Amino acid sequence: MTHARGVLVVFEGVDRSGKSTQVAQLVSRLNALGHRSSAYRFPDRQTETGKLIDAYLSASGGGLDDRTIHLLFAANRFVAEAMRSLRNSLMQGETVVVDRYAFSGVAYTLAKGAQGLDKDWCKSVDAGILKPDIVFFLDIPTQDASQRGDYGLERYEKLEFQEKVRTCFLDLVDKSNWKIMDARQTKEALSDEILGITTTMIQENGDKPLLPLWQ
Ligand code: NYM
Ligand code: MG
Repeated sequence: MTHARGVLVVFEGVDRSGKSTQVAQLVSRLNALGHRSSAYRFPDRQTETGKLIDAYLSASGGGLDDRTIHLLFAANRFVAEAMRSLRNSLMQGETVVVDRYAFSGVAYTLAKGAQGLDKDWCKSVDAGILKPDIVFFLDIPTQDASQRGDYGLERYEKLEFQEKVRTCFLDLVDKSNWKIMDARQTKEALSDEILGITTTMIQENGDKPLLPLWQ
């Protein structure tokens, strides 16, 4: 007997929207309910591309040009190990919960408004990676996010830029598999809502094929 595949869940949102907290909550609550589940995050700062990305994010300016850093973020997802291990987990019936994905790649680069880096180009370099079954977009006014701990330490964490990022994310919303969540509510209430939607998907999605994104 073949068992059902796991569900690919992605969290997106501006910086300090609460993604990492919700990813950890969801994985631990799913496991407690007996639904095997694991967490991934992009950028993965431990890999060779990840180290370059980490250095870029820690610097306040300069460094790599906009096209190069966009390609590095995509390469960080596309590296054979990342996608293979994600696919293996899913095929073994594990639900995979990912903190940021290609939508962050597109939104952050587009928000720069750099010449030649249009939406189609930004998407094209991530085309073919696994398509999420569901994307939770944690929506929060950028002003509220900026009040949260450690804000402003990394490149991109500036109010005006984050506002552009939010607009770019909203432009990527695909009603067929995105859920826009109110991230101003308590983390407990938000986690309950997310858990409910995910467990329903686990019951319904097991025999659907895994599809490529943006192809
Ligand atoms: N980021 C993240 C991008 O610019 N492109 C991408 O493809 C991804 C995955 O990296 N400010 C940006 C968004 C964040 C920063 O991510 C680091 P995190 O989740 O805040 O550690
Ligand atoms: Mg961040």
